[in-house]
Amino acid sequence: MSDEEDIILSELDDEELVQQMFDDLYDGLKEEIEEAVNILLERKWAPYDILTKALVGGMTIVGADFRDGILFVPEVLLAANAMKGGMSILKPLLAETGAPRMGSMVIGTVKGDIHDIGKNLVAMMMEGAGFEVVDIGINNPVENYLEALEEHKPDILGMSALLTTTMPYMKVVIDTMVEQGKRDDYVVLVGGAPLNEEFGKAIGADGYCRDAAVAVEMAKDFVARKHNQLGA
Ligand code: B1M
Repeated sequence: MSDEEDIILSELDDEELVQQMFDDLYDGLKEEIEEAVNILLERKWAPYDILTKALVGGMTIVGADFRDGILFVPEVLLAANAMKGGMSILKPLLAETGAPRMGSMVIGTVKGDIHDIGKNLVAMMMEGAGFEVVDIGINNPVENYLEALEEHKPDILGMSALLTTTMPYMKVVIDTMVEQGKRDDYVVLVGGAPLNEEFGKAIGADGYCRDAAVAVEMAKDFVARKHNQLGA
């Protein structure tokens, strides 16, 4: 029997449990991650803290070893799958905060890019803050964004890109909106690990969101401003 089989998650203290979650996420152990999330919830951890301190924290370690060639795509896929298992437990808890309805958002990952964990997290947090969110998934060409905007008429368009090769596509979407005279109808927020504020400005977005919490704050801010303008 290996050492790992001897570990009883519920017997670990919080700090040890979070460390163990980092290991289990790294090893792509979905059931263990789900069990640990439930244990932390029973211990009255806030869902947001579990998300950021345990799950995102663990994924950061995976990301570093992926970058350094220690982990490869199949292992990272397993880690992502384990992370999604944990996120699915937290999703209803983050969404049901009873926050008043704030506005609406269409969000999707751009063409050529299949990363969706960050986008999903933003969607979850936005729902929790009272936004209605239409998630159009991954690998979206400009037509998908335009169709979704037409159909749902959201306040905000959110775009996610995790690759330096796909982030320029955000400009394609924004430029097309400009060409079609639709740019000013929406607040455009962008995010993803390789982006920064300068890039957001350069492509003509209204805001660059470093993380999901910033996305929520910016979205609230823009919607409040829009309502003030309408009321003025
Ligand atoms: Co990919 N991958 N990956 N990968 N992957 C990165 C992004 C990379 C940085 C890893 C590395 O080398 N260190 C690197 C990109 C390098 C670069 O371009 N500079 C990389 C690469 C190279 C690749 C492939 C090309 C690998 C290959 O095939 N050789 C390939 C590309 C596939 C494709 O998209 N076409 C690939 C594939 C994959 C997997 C499929 C294995 C898997 C994705 C699974 C999935 O998402 N379902 C994967 C993963 C998991 C990662 C890392 C390890 C983790 C990403 C993640 O989920 N982070 C990542 C390393 C890293 O980012 N450090 C990496 C956790 C998440 C919560 O954070 O997504 O940053 P993040 O989201 C944050 C913020 O950025 C922000 O808020 C979120 C929450 O706080 N945010 C937004 C994100 N989107 C937003 C949208 C908004 C607002 C805020 O709208 C308003």
